[in-house]
Amino acid sequence: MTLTCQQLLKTHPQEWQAATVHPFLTQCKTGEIQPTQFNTWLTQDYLFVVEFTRMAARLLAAAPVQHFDGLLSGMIALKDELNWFRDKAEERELILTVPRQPTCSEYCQLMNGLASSSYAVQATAFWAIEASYNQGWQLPGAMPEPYAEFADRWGNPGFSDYVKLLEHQADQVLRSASEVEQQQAESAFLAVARLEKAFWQMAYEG
Ligand code: HMH
Repeated sequence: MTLTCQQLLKTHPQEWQAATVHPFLTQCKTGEIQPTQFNTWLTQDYLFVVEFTRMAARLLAAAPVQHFDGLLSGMIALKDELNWFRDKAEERELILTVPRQPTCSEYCQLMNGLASSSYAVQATAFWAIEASYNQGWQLPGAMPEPYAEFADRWGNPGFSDYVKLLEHQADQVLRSASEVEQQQAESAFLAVARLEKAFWQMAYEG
């Protein structure tokens, strides 16, 4: 039996639901989110994306050349995303040189730890991280300003296509992955789901 990304979603629907449906996102949709909560998320997500970019670089370094095109396009998007985060922070007069909160730190540690895992495991985790934001920001439907552009960044159809590509690439290498690697990929998926839920929750904790 080979593991696929769709199978992970089917086997762990509750964990995935908790990762992608959260009051934070619902309150962005209704406009009820408090600016301080939104700003906490924004600042911590910038710190997350810095480390996620390093993970993308390690993924590229481990990838077969056939996967370069998709991964390099993702890295170009990350360059734009990091600059966009800095612009949003400046508009909101936020300081980005703050410490990471515990959940953000734990998530960054998970990403760093994946450096010693195989490409199949890294590719599965990378897909799960992008897929969770794609679904999370898309599921509530159109959001009011100033949240529309945030929902659009991760919910737009082009980003959905990119997530599909990441899924195909992960599935392709999972087909020739060992039993142990498949178990590691499943553990990484579950860790991502747990930390995504905790990351939304972090906005309410300071
Ligand atoms: C916490 N997960 C988190 N932040 C993000 N920006 C993404 C996923 C998608 O890149």
